[in-house]
Amino acid sequence: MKKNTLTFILSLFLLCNSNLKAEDGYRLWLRYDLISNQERLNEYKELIKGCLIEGNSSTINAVENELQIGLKGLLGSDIPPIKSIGKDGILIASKYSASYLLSKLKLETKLKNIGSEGFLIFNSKIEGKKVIVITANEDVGILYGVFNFLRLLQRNQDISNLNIESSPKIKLRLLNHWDNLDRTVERGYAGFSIWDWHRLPEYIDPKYKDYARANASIGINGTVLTNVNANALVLTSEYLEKVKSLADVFHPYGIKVYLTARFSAPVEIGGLKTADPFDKDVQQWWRDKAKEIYSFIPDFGGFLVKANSEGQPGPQNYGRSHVDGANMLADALQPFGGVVMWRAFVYDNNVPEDRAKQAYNEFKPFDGKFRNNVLIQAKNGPIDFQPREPFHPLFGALQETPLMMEFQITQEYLGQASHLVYLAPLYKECLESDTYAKGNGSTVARIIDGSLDNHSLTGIAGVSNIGTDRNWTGHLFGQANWFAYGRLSWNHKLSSEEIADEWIGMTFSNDLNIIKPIKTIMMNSREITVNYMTPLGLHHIMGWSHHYGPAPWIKDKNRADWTSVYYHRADSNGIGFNRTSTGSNAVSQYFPPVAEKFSSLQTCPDEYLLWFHHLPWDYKVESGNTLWEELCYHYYNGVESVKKMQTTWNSLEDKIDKEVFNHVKMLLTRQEKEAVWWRNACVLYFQTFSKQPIPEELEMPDKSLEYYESLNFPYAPGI
Ligand code: BDP
Repeated sequence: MKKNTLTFILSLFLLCNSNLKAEDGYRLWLRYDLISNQERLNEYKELIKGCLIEGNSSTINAVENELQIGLKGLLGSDIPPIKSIGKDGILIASKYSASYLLSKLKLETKLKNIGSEGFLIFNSKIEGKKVIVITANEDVGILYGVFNFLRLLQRNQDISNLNIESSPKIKLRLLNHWDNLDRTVERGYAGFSIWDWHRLPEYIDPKYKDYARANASIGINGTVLTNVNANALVLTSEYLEKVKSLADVFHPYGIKVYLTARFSAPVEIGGLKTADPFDKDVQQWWRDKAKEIYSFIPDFGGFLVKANSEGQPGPQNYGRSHVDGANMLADALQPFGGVVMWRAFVYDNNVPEDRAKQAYNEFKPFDGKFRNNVLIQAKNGPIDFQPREPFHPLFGALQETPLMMEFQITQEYLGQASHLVYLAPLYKECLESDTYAKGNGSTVARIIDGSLDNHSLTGIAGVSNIGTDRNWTGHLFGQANWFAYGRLSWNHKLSSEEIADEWIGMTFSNDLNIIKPIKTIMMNSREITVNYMTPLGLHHIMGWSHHYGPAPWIKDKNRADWTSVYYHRADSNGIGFNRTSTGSNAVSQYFPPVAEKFSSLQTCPDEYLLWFHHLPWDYKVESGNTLWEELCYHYYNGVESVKKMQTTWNSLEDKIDKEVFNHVKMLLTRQEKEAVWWRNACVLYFQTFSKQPIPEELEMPDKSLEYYESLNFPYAPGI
């Protein structure tokens, strides 16, 4: 056979088999594979013989597109669009679609309850036909409803008796990309930034639409495209044109675009001599800039600002306050309906205060002084996205100004893209914490959803873990964290287990023999990571600058609060940061019942012991062990549990896709190796203070402390 003919046959073969390609994770949780449960499939086919979509907008086009791929994939056949209810099927129409059929259903009261983004899904009978109605006040509600409906099918749920009423509890549900204009991603571990700035606005990567679909499917309605350590260039008209082209892709999916605003932009790109918020020219510059932005992007969301933090410029450079800076930007955006998300992640090396106290101290006095289009965005804990932190004391302390939550999805301090750590339990732990700001039940969730203090402007942000890797998040299980963040931002009442069920069902299979083991791995993973990294309230003992791996020995750097010794305070007497009244008194920033609980050794949970207390090595913890022994047991336990995760994962070998299986298996091997590294490095280091032996039944570290201290990673990612 001639070489050409052979190549031709080979290409034909590859083409025909392209559907058999192994799973590479690109489709995320929107896989829409043919439903394998035959009974369910038949039921669905009976109920869905056609689909009538009323309305006309880019969002309705997106709905049609999604239904087409979704139904075709799941049911294995084309579902014909129909013009009237001629057969059993789905009716999709918003209040504004002037649908004659919908008007017969008398839904006014129900629709009033669900706001602009909510939706209803229910079974009904119209003109003698069985109909599944998906309706909403606005088209974007329809979009969310359709994604919810497709999820029911993906999860093989009964759809013969639906009565769903759903609306988001939080208004702004954002991803924060820490993406730079050169496509590097600060704390990004999944390749480069997906924003191809150089080739925008002409080249629209198909990925942008898939990104929008994925986000809309979990209710995310905004994206901050750029790093909080901002580059003013993105505010120039050249870049705004590029931003507009992305906004155009996202608009049909209900996703607004936001940008980080560098406070010194009037100087850097505006040619002004100052960025002082009291300067008239500076104010005018921002007003003009806002006007220009809205001329490109009429539904632009607003600015996210990191000011006077870690060297970023801000109003304090001019002797002004956070209020002065935030309000100036808020005034510029106000005529167009934009918001300012002003970050509370501030701490100053020149302030001789416990870093955990600084944000509260700086912002508490300003409560109620911000314009009503300003939100203060605080991280979940007072330090920095550690494996475990108590909730940030600002939650509950600001009552007149809406406080927005910032969670981290990218695993900067949680094994980056190598470790399997399901973050829903971390998010939930914070959301369910009771601040006691207004008595029992004043949870963090009720503060950020506005119900406790009666705020209608509410928000939540998740620092993205998305990059150019084919599977978007580096580690396949990173997808679960993106998914969980979105689902919780829509409904923080969902449990971590429910979300895990959904994600596993959509990503792997609805077979309980697959769901159960994967869920066990996921549900335990966060606590396991805390155990081998920072048990008993330890924090901030990771590698210098890149934050990769253990390094409790870090000291003598230009900033004390960037070292590890600042936080663990280990010495020959004991270990831990005394934040009670005899120490930094950070506990006093919490409301009395919480402050008392954390202050007293009788009531402080073991999880936060060394966060709030400096304790002697032979202090007896609840289990009866000494503190030193307990610390060792936690570290060793962490490693043993990773081994169990591996065993559980290995049991899935013949049940799931090979490529996915191997991907996770290799990463779990790495996770185990790194857990041992964390354990050995930390135990050996702390032993130099405790001067006590590692309990003899435990395996001794096979390398020396000097060895661990000598490791160095000049090319660790994410910086
Ligand atoms: C820290 C990161 C740093 C961010 C900073 C922030 O290490 O890269 O710029 O937070 O949130 O976690 O501003």
